[in-house]
Amino acid sequence: MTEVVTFGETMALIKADTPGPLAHVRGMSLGIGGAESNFAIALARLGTSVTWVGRVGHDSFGDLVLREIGAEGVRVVCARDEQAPTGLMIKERRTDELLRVWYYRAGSAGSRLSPADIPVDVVSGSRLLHVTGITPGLSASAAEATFAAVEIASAAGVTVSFDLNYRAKLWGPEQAAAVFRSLVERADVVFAGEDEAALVVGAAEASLQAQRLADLGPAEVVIKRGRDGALALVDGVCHQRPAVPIRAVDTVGAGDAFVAGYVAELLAGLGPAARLDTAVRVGAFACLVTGDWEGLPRRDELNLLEATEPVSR
Ligand code: KDG
Repeated sequence: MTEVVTFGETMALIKADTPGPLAHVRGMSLGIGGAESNFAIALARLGTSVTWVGRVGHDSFGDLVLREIGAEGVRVVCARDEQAPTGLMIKERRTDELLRVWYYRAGSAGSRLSPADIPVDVVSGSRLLHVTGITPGLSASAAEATFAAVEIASAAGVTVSFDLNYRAKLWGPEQAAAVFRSLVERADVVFAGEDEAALVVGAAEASLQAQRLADLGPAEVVIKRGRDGALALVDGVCHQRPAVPIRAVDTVGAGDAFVAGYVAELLAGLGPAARLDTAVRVGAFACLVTGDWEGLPRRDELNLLEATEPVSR
């Protein structure tokens, strides 16, 4: 039995080693990235048992994805697709301050996820299913898989967690908003950035957005506010937490890390203040390295952000 199940597309990730246009950057590093596997790895490092479900190509990038996720202690349930390649994501550090992400994922194996890929027993035997708004944006079959998984979880009394995670390169705001709204209605815990919440309930102060999202059904709504911290509305009570001050080098993946920190403490039975505290710490760690998940902390490292000595021996 695994406590948490999540599913989605994980891609090979190539990142430029130095700033500048990709056409002129020679050094690049190869790794992997995917919102749901970032989340799963973060949870595994915190000590929560987790399964990632996906679909990759029958290619070397697919081998890489499976090896990396499995090596992090995440249980992997993954189809190998003979008809489509593993998707690819490229991070261009255009300037010191600006990161551009390019996707090569149309028609990829991950975009061909379908309801048949969902392991019904694993989902119904878990405590929490986590889905993101990226997966339903990949294709019609991936959207069907998302709703099928949510239905299986709800029928089995499994908590459903949903992170809106809007990707403008996948679909337009109106199309995404309609799907997000119906997933919010079906979820128990909802995570959104302020811009993402605005797609569903309009622009407003974060606490009002949380209330409007909660009015659609979920008992718990968390608004991620980046360097302004986070806010959780739990059973009608609002809790806030400032961000941990850090010098961020790459914020991609921070939202997934934040959500994992929150979910780990939710499942451990801790209250909203402790959930937010771990969430902002895990999110901060993700910003300290250029990979999407490599810098994530183990539980005994959570206090390192407050270390006063530059060297520990
Ligand atoms: O949140 C980080 C993710 O965005 C990244 O790792 C890749 O899943 C990804 C996506 O679609 O952007």
